[in-house]
Amino acid sequence: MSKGRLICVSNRIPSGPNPSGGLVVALHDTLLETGGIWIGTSGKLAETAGNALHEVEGGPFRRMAFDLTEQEQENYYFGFSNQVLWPLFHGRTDLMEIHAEYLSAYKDVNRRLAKMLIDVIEPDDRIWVHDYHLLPLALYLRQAGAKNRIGFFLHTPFPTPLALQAMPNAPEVCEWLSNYEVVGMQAERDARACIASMIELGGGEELAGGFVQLNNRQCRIAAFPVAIDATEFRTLAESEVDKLPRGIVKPERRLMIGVDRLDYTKGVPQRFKAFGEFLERHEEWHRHVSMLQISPPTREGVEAYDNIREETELLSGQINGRYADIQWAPIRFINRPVPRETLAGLYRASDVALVTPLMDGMNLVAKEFIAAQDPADPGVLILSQFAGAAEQMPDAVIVNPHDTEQMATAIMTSLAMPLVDRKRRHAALMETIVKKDVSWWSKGFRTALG
Ligand code: GDG
Repeated sequence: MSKGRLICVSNRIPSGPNPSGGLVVALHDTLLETGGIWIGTSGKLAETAGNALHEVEGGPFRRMAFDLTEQEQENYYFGFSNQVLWPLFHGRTDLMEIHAEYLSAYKDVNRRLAKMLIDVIEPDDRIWVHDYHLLPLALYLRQAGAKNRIGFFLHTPFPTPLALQAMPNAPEVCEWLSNYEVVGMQAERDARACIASMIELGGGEELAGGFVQLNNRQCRIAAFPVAIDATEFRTLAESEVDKLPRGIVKPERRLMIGVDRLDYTKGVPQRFKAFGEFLERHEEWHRHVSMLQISPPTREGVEAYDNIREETELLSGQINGRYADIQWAPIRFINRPVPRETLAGLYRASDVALVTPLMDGMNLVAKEFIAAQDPADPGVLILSQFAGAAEQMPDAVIVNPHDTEQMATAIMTSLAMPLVDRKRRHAALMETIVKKDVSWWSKGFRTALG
């Protein structure tokens, strides 16, 4: 591996005590291990677009940041990144908002960042760019003269060539990607979709070993499933479970948990409907099971996110209205972040986790839940077939989140699962997530980058 520094670049550098996003969690663990610099936007807005990165003090590793202007935040971040790329990459082309000023702001911010990075990077540094906000960064770095090895990791799924054509500039996306030495995807399905797009839409040629040749460059596209520090998380859960506030866990009542940023990709309304269907079918479970759904808000102000909050609140209200009594409310819907330690304790105290996104790059909650369990009496993971994690975790109870009846049955099966089955499934899942942990993920990518 090269001797240079590892420069990680993502839309946002982390701040605050309770980061609730998968990218932040994964990269934080990597940089703690390897050192290096994390570069991204500061989260503050500036009057005018600056032309230099500034150091951000504090924190366990070096961080550098730049501020977006209000217009850039509107058009680059909320606009192109979160109202074009995010819905498209999650199969929600119906939610795309295509506007020329979104795309041009997206390119401008990436170009500006490339120029600022050029002043910071040294020839031996390896640059690891993260996520859909920064797809063209390598192209602009190359145009500014960077000869470094540059890798890209996409935290979301990648669309099929047919779906990608819903973008105004699909061939250009393939050109952007061809400027990286390595393009990492979460799952095999995404790597296949990306290679197919590079060939069908970008005019590239497929070579052996996952390489694609495009515009005289060779780029390797492969799956590197993102992961967690499972051992550390297990220790955290072990120590936190006894610190949970009293009354959360009741001996006579089973606990089911869901933890998702409140995003329309996460399938929370579908999950609530399935739980409603389960309660309809199984009166004997009334008062003996409750669902705790923790959903911190994100991307507030974007219409689709306001809508999903309203829909979720309405559904949980309807189900509680129908079934609750003075001693029991079937659903507790928490629309704010909770501390990471508390989450770990809650996972361990839960009997079932519902991780049922409609589409997800990986889903770290699935892995955190498994890591947190007591191996002698583990809970059951219900996992969507559309989470990238399903490729690695076939011993979960796999469901189709669109199929309410099947999910209601899966809830029943999971609540009633005999200990011997729970232990077998948990042991198999735990083995994978301990072996393929965050350091395996990051080492795998960095080795591929060279
Ligand atoms: C993207 C991709 C991919 C959630 N609520 C709270 C909280 N969280 C933490 C969880 C977990 C993380 O946030 C969420 O990670 P996910 O992977 O589930 O989902 P995304 O945020 O959508 O992440 C995803 C990931 O990137 C990594 O590549 O897996 O597919 O969409 O760690 O525990 N943390 C705290 N309070 C909360 O209320 N402290």
